[in-house]
Amino acid sequence: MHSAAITGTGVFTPDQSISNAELVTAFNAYADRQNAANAAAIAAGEAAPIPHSSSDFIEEASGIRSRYVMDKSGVLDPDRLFPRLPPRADDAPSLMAEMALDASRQALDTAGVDAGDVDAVICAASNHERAYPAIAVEIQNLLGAGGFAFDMNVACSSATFGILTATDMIRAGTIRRALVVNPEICSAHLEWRDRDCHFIFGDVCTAVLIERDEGLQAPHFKIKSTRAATQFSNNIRNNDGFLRRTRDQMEDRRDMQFMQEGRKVFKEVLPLVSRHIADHMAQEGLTGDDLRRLWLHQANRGMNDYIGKKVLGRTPTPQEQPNILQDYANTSSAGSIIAFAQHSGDLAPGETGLICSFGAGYSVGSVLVQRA
Ligand code: CO8
Repeated sequence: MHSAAITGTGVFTPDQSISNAELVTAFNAYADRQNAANAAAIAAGEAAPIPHSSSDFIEEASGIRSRYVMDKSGVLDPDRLFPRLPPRADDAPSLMAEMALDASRQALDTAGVDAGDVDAVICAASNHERAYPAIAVEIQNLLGAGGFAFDMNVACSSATFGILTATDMIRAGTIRRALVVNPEICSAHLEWRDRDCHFIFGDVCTAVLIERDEGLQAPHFKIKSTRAATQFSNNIRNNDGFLRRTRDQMEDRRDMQFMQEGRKVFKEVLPLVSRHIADHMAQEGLTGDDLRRLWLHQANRGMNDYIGKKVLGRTPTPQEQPNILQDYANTSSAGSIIAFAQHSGDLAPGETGLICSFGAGYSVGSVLVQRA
């Protein structure tokens, strides 16, 4: 049995960002226009007015201050409130592949590895731009990587489940190197016209290079162990899919975008994740004092504060549990990997940390790493 290590990471960050103030101004203009258009029905009590959103609520409830997006103009247009992403010809790179190339090249450059020496590309994300051919195969082709490639989707846990899959293939000797890439265009699946969730998501792409841990010279992270768990829930759901036409549901329906019962998610996911991490650490003979860092899924500051405290047995310092959601918002599977990529370089050899994601499914994935 071989061992595996993370030798490189990459983060593609879009060049456009939206502050809470900009977002709320656009949403409130949309609400005013809708309310004016429906004034008679509202006055007759036949329709409810759309209430205004508020920057203070958003930061207080979530910790999010800003988010990056692939297209800002469409999201901030009160007559639209979703991105404009023009169609591309079949022989042009897909948007997800383009984002993935940038992040993958960063990961390969950090590790000093040629794309041709990669044996597997896993494109693990919450949404895929098309059904087939797999985005991963396109990324493999554009990079010039070898071996094979496939797409996978476990919503917010796609990255950690992808790392688990790649690690197991390296351990078994099936492959020597894998790229796990997470292009998340959440802005295209978010309902920006829904006040309860319009602030939650942003766009980004992360990449992680995983190699057989044999003769590695540069600093890296040994993957000590991985764990994954799922438990079915409808509290985070998107009903879009290939049967849509057969159901005569091609109209602009709310449930074709991201839907959630945020409060229920909060209440149900916290115990699931806390128990999952506690079990993983106990199986490894570790306590909170043995962990130098927690790189958690980035959905909500309150959730992370709760989990960090449960795991470490005390309120974690920002160094022990770094958050990036204030700048990136929830980027689905990429969140914990952004935190890891941006806040891991200072760990000393021998120090241990845990990457943990959680979200729709429900799903939870954890990766225990040690600096070498
Ligand atoms: N401005 C002002 N007031 C607001 C706003 C707003 N924008 N939104 C809601 N309110 C009001 C509500 O109407 C409510 O008013 P009232 O008390 O009068 O009814 C009050 O504020 C409180 O509302 P909530 O109870 O909804 O507020 P919460 O404190 O629960 O905070 C959160 C809402 C932030 C959404 C919180 O519930 C949360 O973060 N929950 C966890 C969510 C989570 O982690 N989800 C994970 C989803 S991600 C995932 O799994 C990946 C899916 C795939 C990605 C798809 C990409 C699009």
